[in-house]
Amino acid sequence: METKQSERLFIEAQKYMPGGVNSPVRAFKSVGMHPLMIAKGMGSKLYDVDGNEFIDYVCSWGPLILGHSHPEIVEAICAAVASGTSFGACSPGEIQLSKLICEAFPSIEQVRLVNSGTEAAMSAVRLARAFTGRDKIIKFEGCYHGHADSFLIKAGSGLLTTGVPTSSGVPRSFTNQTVVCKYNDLESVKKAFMLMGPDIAAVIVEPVAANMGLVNPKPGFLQGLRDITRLYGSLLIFDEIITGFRVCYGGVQTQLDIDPDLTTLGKIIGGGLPVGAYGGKKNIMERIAPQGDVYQAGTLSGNPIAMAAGAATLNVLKELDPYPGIEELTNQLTAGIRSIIDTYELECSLNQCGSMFSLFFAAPPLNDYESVLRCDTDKYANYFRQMLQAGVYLPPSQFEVCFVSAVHSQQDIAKTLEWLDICLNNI
Ligand code: KE4
Repeated sequence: METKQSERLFIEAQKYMPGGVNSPVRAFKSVGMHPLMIAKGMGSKLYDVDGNEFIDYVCSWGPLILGHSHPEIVEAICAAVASGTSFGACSPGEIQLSKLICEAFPSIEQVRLVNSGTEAAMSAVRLARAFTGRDKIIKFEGCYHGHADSFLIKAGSGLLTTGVPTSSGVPRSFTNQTVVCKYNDLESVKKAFMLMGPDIAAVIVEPVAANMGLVNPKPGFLQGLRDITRLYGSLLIFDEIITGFRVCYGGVQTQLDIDPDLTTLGKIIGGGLPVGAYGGKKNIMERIAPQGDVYQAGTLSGNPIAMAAGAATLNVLKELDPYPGIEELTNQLTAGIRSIIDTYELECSLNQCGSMFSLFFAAPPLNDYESVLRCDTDKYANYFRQMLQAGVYLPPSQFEVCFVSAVHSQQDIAKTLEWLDICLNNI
């Protein structure tokens, strides 16, 4: 595979940007190679600056459930930009997107639109702290909610002790406000509440974890979080930034009929443009300025072009209802992968939720952070590089998920399985 242009541009990129990228995972460090420079996306394909074509299973880390350059989204963006790029003022597009979100999520009576998932999650936690008058939050090992200080905390030594920073620059004073529990382990949550329940403002959780590879919630785990937060007067925040409008035209909360107090959204609701959102019950959301005393703001929040892209995306999803078809296509792909794993008796496992899946290089079961750490990341890197050479663009990290879109084809699936068979036979 020719990568001369990518290599040349990456050298230049490193002159002006730390690591040559604007988000760490894109640097391909964990798969032991330099990143490709992407020139174009069309449908289910990516094209790099050297003209190589790839079947894309990253889909911009989730937003592109309708694939690249969907005609109705491109048309909506072009129409919006013809009227201007940003007003810094109220505009009808904000109402359109907010309405679509509130109609899709019964738990969301009001929503605030922001520019990223990080902004949404950090604002939801600030709101929960204000609403409850408490400071501590519980998050889970292996779950990611963006790069705000409160979240860049890993488990302390005794796990239930408050966390320790995962990143330089996070003051120690911040870490004692974040308690890290074990995903899928209700007992660890109950112990945390027994120790400090009256101080806990909120529990924030990815209802389906997608940042340690894909890990599904065990039956009863999420309902257990709902019950214990209600018991102690803490808020339950579902981070549906990945799962929102991905698992259905709603979220995991819709499928499981669980009613979180706050929900964070992102990715798909922007249709590929920068949009995040947090929302919930009106009596909580009315604490947000200018109505209430919790400050949160953003120059480009509600940007008209992003609103147009997001609303066009949700309208297509509502009309098309692509979910059964995408899930069926994903099932074909994962069934094929499973049969390859069985044929070669590989020490691999595969977790799937709807149109998301992860192939892990470790034996099952993989249902929490501790178990996914068993993965052979060198094998994953080898698999990634071989599949890239063959024309399949996978997430450049074992701890991300693959996404299938509404425009992936039977041919894409067949080609992926053909190359995966060759590749896994050589691992
Ligand atoms: P952003 O700030 O990156 O828009 O969203 C943060 C975020 C919040 N919550 C969840 C569940 C998320 O998955 C994310 C961001 N996801 C990562 C990939 N898993 C984004 C990719 C990147 O960091 O470059």
